[in-house]
Amino acid sequence: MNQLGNARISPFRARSMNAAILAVVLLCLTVLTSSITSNRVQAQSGPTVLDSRLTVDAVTTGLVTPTTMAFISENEILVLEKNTGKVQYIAKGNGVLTQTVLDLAVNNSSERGLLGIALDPMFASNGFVYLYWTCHSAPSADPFVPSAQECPDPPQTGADSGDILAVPLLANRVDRFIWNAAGGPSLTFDRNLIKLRAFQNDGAPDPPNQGDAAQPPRGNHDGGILAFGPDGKLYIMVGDLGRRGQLQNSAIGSHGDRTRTYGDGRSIRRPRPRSSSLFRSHPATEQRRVDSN
Ligand SMILES: [Ca+2]
Ligand SMILES: [Ca+2]
Repeated sequence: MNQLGNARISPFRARSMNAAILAVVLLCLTVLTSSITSNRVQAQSGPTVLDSRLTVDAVTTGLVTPTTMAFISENEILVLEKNTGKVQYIAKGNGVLTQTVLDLAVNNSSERGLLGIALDPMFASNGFVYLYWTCHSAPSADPFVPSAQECPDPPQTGADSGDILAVPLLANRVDRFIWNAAGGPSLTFDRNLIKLRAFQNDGAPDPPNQGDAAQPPRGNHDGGILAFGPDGKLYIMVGDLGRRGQLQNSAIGSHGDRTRTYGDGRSIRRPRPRSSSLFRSHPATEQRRVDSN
């Protein structure tokens, strides 16, 4: 039951990770069929499992701030590291191979970083992999005005930034990459789908009397969940970026869109507001879109 193919993996997202979770980052939880008298099962290392029907096996260790993952085959996983921007390829064969297949240059301040992954429904034939992540730019001379509107489409790779002000206005983005199994393996950039607001620094003294002068710059509430629906469209969950209920890019006031749909029908729906947003896109037909309104 320790084979990746028939074990059940716990797909945790750890926005607020503690040291215990980071020590053993990828766990197989397997239901035991035998009777166990003790109600506590202790793994050799890592967290304590309170359910006596479960055991814990480490598939791999040493990952840095893992946030989510996707199986690309029965015995192969792509695991995202939030703070390093790395996509780690984990393959189970005679042993376990762990290899970096992409190293994005992320801004990892607060809740930013490499946050979400989805495989195209036709992944087996087209190799498309979608990633939600936060790029970085030079910090602005004016801390209340971002230094740039957006990062270039072809992503920067390598060194990351923890400077909370070192982001363009639209630093959160969803890009499509192509999985190359041979000769690497690796992920290569294909196209950008959307760029979303990340910059937030509300305590500007001008104009006066806004009531939030004590607010520091923040990098939280970024969202990042990606999933394909049964309609074949890519759904993108976006946080409120600290807008306190107002969609981060909305120009229509405090009651922003919760859901927009575009793609085949280019339709836009505006139900009553919540603090987050769900975008739907059809990558096969839609042109690149920057969400700036
Ligand atoms: Ca990096
Ligand atoms: Ca303000």
